[in-house]
Formats: sequence, C-alpha cells, structure tokens
Amino acid sequence: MATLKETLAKQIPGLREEAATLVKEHGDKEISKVTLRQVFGGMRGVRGLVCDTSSVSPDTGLVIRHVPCKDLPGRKAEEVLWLLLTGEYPDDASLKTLQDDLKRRGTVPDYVWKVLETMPADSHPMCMFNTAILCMEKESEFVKAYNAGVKKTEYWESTLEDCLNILAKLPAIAAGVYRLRFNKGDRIASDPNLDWGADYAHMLGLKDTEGTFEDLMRLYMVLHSDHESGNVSAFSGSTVASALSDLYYALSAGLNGLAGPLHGLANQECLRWVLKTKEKFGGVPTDEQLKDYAWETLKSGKVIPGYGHAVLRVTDPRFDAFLAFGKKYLADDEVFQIVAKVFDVVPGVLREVKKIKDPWPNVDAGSGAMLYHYGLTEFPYYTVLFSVSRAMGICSQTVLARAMGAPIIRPKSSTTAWLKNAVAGK
Ligand code: CMX
Repeated sequence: MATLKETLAKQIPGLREEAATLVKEHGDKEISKVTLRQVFGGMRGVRGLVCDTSSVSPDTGLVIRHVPCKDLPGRKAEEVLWLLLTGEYPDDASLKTLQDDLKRRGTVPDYVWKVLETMPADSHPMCMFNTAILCMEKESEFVKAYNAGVKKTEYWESTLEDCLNILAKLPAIAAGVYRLRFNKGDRIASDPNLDWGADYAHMLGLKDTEGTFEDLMRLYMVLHSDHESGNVSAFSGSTVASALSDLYYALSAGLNGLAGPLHGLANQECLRWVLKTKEKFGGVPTDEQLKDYAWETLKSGKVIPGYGHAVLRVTDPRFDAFLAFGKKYLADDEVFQIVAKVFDVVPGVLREVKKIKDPWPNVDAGSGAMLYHYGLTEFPYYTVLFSVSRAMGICSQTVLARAMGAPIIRPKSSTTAWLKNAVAGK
C-alpha cells in the first residue's frame, strides 16, 4: 500500500534521469519534419510534444499508458487517474487512500455557488463550469509554494495538491451547474460511500429506474479522461501551465478549448443531429433516407458531428465501448437505434467525400444518445460531463510536466512572406 504522492515520489527521479540521458545522448537527432502544408494545416502530424499519460495512433486509438481503450470499461475513474499519473493501477488499499483523500478535499467553497448564481440564467453550462474552476484560483497550493520560494524540483508536489483539490470538487461543481442552470431544484449532497463517477451520477439527481446510470457515468468518466497532448484542450492547458500558471488557470484554459464545436462541443451537436433525423422521419429512418439526409447536411456546408478525427483513421474505440453499452442496455431505445444506424450508413457517405480523411465515428457520436436515454436531455450540458473526465488527463499531464521541469512552450511562427522565401530557396 502506498499513497499516490509516495508512488510518484519514487518514480520521478528515474523519469528525470531517463529524459536527461535521452537528450544528452540524442539531443540533435531529427524525429520529425515539417512541411508547408502542415504549417498551414494546424500542425497536423508534427511531432513536437512529449506526453506519457496516453498515446493515440491512427489505427488503434486511445491507449492509456499500456492499457488499450477496450480494456478500460469496468474500471473506476480513480483507478484511471492513478494509471494516468503512475503508469500502473493501484492495489485495493492504495485506491482506498486516494478515494478517501478525494472525499476529504471535496467541499466546494460557498463563493463558487455565489458566483454561479449571479451569472446570467442563459449562460452556457461550459462557461459556468470553467468560471467556477477559475474563480477558485486563489486556493492554489502551487502559488503559495512558489511565492514561498520552493525549489523547482518540488513544484510537482504542490501541483499534485492542486490537481487533487480540483478533481475532488469537479463532480459537485458540475452537478451543481446542472441543477442550477436547468432549474432542477436544490443541490444534492455528495454520498461518502460512492466512487467519483457514481457520486457524480448521484448528485445530478436523475431518476435511474433501470439502475444502470451509475455504470454509464463510470464508463463515461474513464473513456474521456485523456487523449494524448496535441488535442486543443490538452495542448492549451499544457501551454498555459508551461508559463508556471497554476492548474486553475491551465485547466480552465484547456476546457475553454473543449467548449468548441470541432472538439468537445461536438457531442451536443451530434445528438441534435440525431434528434433532427428522428423528427424528420418520425422515428428510425431507412438506410436510404439517412443517406439522403447525410448528403443534405454536407451539401449545406455543415459537418456531420461525431464523425471524423484529426488523428484516428479507424472507428474510435471509445465509440465502440459506448456502442457495446448501448447494445446491452438500450437496445429498444429509438435514439440509440438511430445512432447505430448512422454508424452503418454515414461512413459510406463520408468515404465518397475525397477531402475527409477519417469517415469513422469519434467518441462524440454515441455518448449523447446514452445520456438522453437516462433523462439527461439538456444537450448544452454534455460537454461539461466530458470536461469533468478530461480534467483528469489535463491535470495529470500538468503534474508530470512540473515533475520533469518542462520548459515554457514557445514554438516559432513565420510570416507568409518568410515562408514564400523559404520555399523559393531564399
Ligand atoms: N463532416 C463534414 N466534413 C468533414 C467531417 C465531417 N464529419 N470531417 C472532416 N470534414 C472536412 C473538414 O471540415 C475539412 O474540410 P475543409 O478542408 O473544407 O475545411 C476536410 O474534411 C478535411 O478534414 P480532415 O483532415 O479529415 O479533418 P481535420 O483534422 O481537419 O478535422 C475534425 C478533424 C474532428 C475537426 C473534423 O473531422 C470534424 O469537424 N468532425 C465533426 C466534428 C466532430 O465530431 N468533432 C469532435 C472530435 C472529437 C474531439 O476532439 O472531441
């Protein structure tokens, strides 16, 4: 049995030495080239970042440390947080220390609720959630340690404190945002006997007549937790953290990126599209109707939300996991049936559009239908659920970056005139 901090303290000296040796022995070795297309194309495929919490390859998708996505269902969020940070699962006693620690840190300061209550009633739930995180910045243990002059090699310790303090509060904050924003009544107190994911489900306060919503939330929390560090939210978070801004600043910055429709907001857009399909055809459409509707969407200049990916070139294994859950528990649900049919039909349509590199579903294509089934029908809220989970990855990446003494991120930009000269060989 060991605490998370003890486990990390044992590992960190070896990790530092490994990185220092690598740079000393191979520091000038070229590992990636950059083309002009990549410069104008969102740096797609440029290898310029280190991330050890997880990796995403085009043909296998998410692997957290050594664990492929397909093996994550059934795990609890706390186990996955430990895995992200240390590369291993905790034993039962160690897991219990982390769960107890998170419960101890879970009380949300009153001023957070006051701030949220004074926001406009039509604020987007993502704006409310990120504001709540940002307004707790004054609690940062990293800032206190930094101002007290602690050594750089110890920065990770207070960053871990911030990480645990923030993560412990996110389910209550997120559930509070839901109940306030959608007039669901008073906040529901945390249940000390529930794990992180199940407690979040409990505090949302939905009626779970089937008794499986907690399982969905556990699954949701582990599947969205990390996706290496080049995606918008993780990259934004790590860039902000690299300036030694504390985790409250870094996490809220990252999650502001998750709020964009090409990233985390796609899950709200995706369910909207599925429900429109249901309404248009009065239920589950035929393959032919669905094909026509997909073309209609594309021809009107819109994307099919939930399909395509910047890295993946196969069906996202996170989508597979949701599909499996849906087949087990939601087989009779019309909205789920449409999601499954879209998966049968839409990749064939997208394959005909030459410019689209990945015609397959990503994580957002299925998750909304699951939530809808359990009565969580307010889709502007969906990205908040994604955020609660993704915070584990962004926070873990930041703790490890601090442990490794990662420098400030500062790539070079070029003017178009410079690039023109460069390609002309001048
Ligand atoms: N529907 C219609 N067009 C699509 C498309 C889709 N599902 N996926 C890609 N395209 C288009 C792009 O918009 C782009 O068009 P332009 O050149 O006219 O701008 C072209 O195909 C090439 O794009 P790409 O190289 O295949 O994909 P990108 O790496 O540029 O973008 C992504 C990836 C996810 C933004 C894009 O596939 C998309 O917009 N999908 C729909 C939104 C979505 O599901 N986002 C969630 C992703 C998961 C997450 O990060 O949270």
